[in-house]
Amino acid sequence: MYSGAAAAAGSPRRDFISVTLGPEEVVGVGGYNNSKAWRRRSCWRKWKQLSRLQRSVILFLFAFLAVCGLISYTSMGETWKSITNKSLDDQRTEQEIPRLKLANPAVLPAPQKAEANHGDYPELSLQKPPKLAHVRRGPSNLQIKAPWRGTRLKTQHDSMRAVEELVKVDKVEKTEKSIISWRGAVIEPDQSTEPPSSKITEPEKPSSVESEDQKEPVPINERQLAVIEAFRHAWKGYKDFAWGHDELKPLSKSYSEWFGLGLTLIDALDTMWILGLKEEFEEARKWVANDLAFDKNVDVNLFESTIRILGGLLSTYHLSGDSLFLEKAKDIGNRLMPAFKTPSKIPYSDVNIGRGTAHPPRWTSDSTVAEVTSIQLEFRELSRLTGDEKFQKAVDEVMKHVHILSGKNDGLVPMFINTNSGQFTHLGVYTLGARADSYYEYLLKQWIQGGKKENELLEDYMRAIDGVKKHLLQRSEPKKLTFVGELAHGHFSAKMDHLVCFLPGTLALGAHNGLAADHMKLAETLIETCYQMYAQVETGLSPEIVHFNLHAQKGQKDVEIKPADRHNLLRPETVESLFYMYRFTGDKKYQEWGWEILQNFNRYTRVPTGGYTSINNVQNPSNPEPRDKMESFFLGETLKYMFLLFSDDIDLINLDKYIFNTEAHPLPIWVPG
Ligand code: DMJ
Repeated sequence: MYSGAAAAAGSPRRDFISVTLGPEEVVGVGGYNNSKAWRRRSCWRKWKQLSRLQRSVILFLFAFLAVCGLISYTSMGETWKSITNKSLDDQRTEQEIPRLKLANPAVLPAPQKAEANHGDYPELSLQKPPKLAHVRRGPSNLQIKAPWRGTRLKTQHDSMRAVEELVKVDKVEKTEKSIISWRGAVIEPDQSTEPPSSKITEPEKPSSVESEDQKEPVPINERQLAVIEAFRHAWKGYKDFAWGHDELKPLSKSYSEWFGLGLTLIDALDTMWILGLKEEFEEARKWVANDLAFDKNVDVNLFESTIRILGGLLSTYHLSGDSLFLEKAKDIGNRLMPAFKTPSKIPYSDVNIGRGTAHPPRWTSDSTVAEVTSIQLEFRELSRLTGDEKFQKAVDEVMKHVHILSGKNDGLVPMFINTNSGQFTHLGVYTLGARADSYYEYLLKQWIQGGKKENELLEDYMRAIDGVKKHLLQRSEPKKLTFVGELAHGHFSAKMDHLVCFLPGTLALGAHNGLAADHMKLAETLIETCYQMYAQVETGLSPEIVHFNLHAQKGQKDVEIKPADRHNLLRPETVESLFYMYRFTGDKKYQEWGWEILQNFNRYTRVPTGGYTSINNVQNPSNPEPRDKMESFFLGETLKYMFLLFSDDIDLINLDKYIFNTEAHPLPIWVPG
């Protein structure tokens, strides 16, 4: 026996090999010749001693083993190659994991396909979930950046935060390869707002993405700064005395509740964004995040909460891209749905958002026509964003129903509709003012929102404007101002609500969207009248209602005011129309008129300790009799339209991309241009 142990004896290595040899070899140990030659000879002898068969078998075995060896070598090579590749792949995957983890779940729920096209109404256009979600990412082709960079009132702190914000946004934007214009929309190669049937196309106006991107930011001018100052003053009052409540009572330094949902704060969110008031916006956002709860046993008016709360949340979501606002919008939207559970599908006026019950006002089962037909822009948009068609279905149903309803007079609608029978009630009275106004406004605006495809809406709108021309237009004396009166059972009344002053803006918007050119002419005439409703009054502020003189009498003005109608609630309609008129004509007189109005608001309605107040008597400059209430629409609408009116930047809420709801909350046009 040979043991390597011997060789290893003096070595530190302890491993060894043991080999067992056959008896013949044992014999050779010591006395036998152990040379290589001897061994070669002995092997050869043994081979020769084998029979031919044995030799062939052995040779065959050798050959067989050699072939097997060769085959297994090749397949081992393959296995090895794949193992090597796999481990390389594994390494790559591991490197990618952190990258993939960055892709948060989408801000928006995955889109569902809308089932069917409902009549002439467009299919729901669902929003694609963004590729890379971020708390500040939303339907990015419509997000606009707040003009923080251009604001002169900016503090250093503001600047730093704005820069941080820009860096943050920039990172995400780079990842998404979006093309950004400073003030205008963010435009992405793959659009995220897209109706299922037709992809959103870039509007022809304004100019191309490149030139928009290269455009210098338009600096904020003195008049816009005056609006910012007015807003801050109003906000100070709200913050000091009414924070989180519905409306400020600036004189008594307290507040009033309507729904108990922070109405002014929500209504003002997108105004702050547009005005570039970032600190105020952030503060308000915190309140929305931490304190706004819709789970409350409270009755809200369907129309008011839709246009102010749902509309305000949706537009703020679009402007900021912050999904918090969409979540809140979904919540309130769902809670308002019980209103549609009526025998006729014409919604009830009131909903208890905590209990999920709805009812008409206590004294009637009627709803107001304007109210049930001016919630569509918001509910349709909510469907598009969530992919849940129930919202759009409910409000489209109302429009389809009203479209075929009898009781109209050349397209003009009565003011009430019954929730049981679905019929108009109180027939024979036609107005463009309270209770009917925004029906007309929303016919046009829904048509534009949906990409100008819903012919029934356009038909109803065109017919109604013809009805206005035929039945409601008259000229006053002595100045021959064209105004929109009312018709009651065949009798014309020269009464015009300030609310009617939305009409010039709406007519101009229609003309801008390709409707009859004479609509623009009428708009120009009517806005002059609305301005005169301010200019002919002692305080330079319009009353709630005026009566026009139809017959010339010595020393008389065109406008007469009844004692009960002398109040001014800080309403927006005239300023709203001035904004549209200036955008579409560029005529500076509209800015001048708006500037006069702002100064008069400052003169007669500003409360030194913060806030603005509605007044009881626009005819008494020495005592306009403050009413001690600042309506939420003063911040939501009036000041926003003022700011936009004084701007020369058509991309600051581009009217080819956005449609304003009746509370001045801009919502995206689904198929712009
Ligand atoms: C706002 O709530 C809306 O503009 C509505 O359409 C009419 N009333 C006020 C403003 O006057």
